[in-house]
Amino acid sequence: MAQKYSVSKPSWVPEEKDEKFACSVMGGIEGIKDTTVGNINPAIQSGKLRPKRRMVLTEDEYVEGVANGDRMTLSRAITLIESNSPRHFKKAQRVLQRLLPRTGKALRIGITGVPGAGKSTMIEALGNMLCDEGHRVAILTVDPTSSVTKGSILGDKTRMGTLSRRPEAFIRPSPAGGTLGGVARKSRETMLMCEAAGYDIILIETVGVGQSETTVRSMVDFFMLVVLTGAGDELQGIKKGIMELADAIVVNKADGDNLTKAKVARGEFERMIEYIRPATPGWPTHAYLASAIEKTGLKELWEVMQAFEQMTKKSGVFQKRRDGQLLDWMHSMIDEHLHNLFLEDPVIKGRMPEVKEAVLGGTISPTQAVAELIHMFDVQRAAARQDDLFHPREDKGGGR
Ligand SMILES: Nc1nc2c(ncn2[C@@H]2O[C@H](COP(=O)(O)OP(=O)(O)OP(=O)(O)O)[C@@H](O)[C@H]2O)c(=O)[nH]1
Ligand SMILES: [Mg+2]
Repeated sequence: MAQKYSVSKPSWVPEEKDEKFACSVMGGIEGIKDTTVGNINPAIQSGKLRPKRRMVLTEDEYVEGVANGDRMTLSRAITLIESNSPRHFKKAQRVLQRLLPRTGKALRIGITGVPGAGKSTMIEALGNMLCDEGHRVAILTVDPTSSVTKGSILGDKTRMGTLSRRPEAFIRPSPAGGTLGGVARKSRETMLMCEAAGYDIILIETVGVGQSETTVRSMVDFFMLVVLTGAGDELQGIKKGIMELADAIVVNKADGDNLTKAKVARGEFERMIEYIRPATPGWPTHAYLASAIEKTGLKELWEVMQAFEQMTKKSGVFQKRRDGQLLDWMHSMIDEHLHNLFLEDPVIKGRMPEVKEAVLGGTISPTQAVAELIHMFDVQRAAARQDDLFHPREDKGGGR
């Protein structure tokens, strides 16, 4: 007999759907139930035994596991970071706080380029080469457009087939969905977790859309732009300004019949770079040839990155950039937090439609509207604080 499920309507069910929306997913399982019955523990099926719940790790276990480089714990710690639940957020922050002294020692490399330029293939080749040299490499992607259904996880893991099987490499695709700010925070903290777990090189692939390049530039030491041959048309696809962010431009697919064209493209990029302000003070950006498939030019690229690290560390630019990145990160989080606090405030939310209408109707100026909204917000916050004084809540959050 088919089991009856009592379903309350979860928040992710579209408004126009009724409770059958969730039930219809269950339908498929029934059909295969008979054939898989042998795979299910009879004790669980008969209801005598309850399936074991995944053990919840304690804060100490997270810290210890990550510090020991345990991949499973690292994965779970990252899942904790990616969670949108406030409880997980607090726990993740406490874990990260304790692991912070172990972070910061890796070289952080960002890789961008138009879709299909060969970024993933290059990361796979470069990653394997670095692992062979004794490094531990963590590969992350930052893609604010990715969602569970788009299969970015599968896509990248298959494209990085050999690398994903190596114990020295750790691949973690972008958290799905969310705002760019949210994805950026999660990716930054994921990067720190990987560093705490002992990965000494972080490779971050970014999709060439939206603001993701600038976001990744703001979290890495070295930024590489992967381009294709044929400066003419392809160049149009590279957004203005991206070249200004790059510490190296790599003409990929410099193999087979494409080699001559790639050499020409490299020359053209070199000429263009001359007119661009270097991304890193004191470091001359150049264009290089590579083939991710034939694995040529990769050793040279790594030498370039090492030279970059040496030079910028010596000049102090390396640390200065990292310091700047930390403060920028803090400021952008303050911006985002205050922005959300304001727009999510019930009083503001309630008044907003009316105020918008007034602005559009020309009855008040935007400046006046903002002044009034902020005043309402201030009054409301002051009242809430007063209320807190007399009726203190147990957990006000933010504690360690
Ligand atoms: N001939 C040649 N083909 C390459 C090279 N590198 C990548 N490709 C091919 O180019 C295609 C795209 O490669 P990807 O590595 O997926 O490119 P990507 O930049 O990561 O693409 P997105 O993640 O979709 O933006 C694949 O079919 C690769 O096999 C190369 O060096 N030479
Ligand atoms: Mg890719």
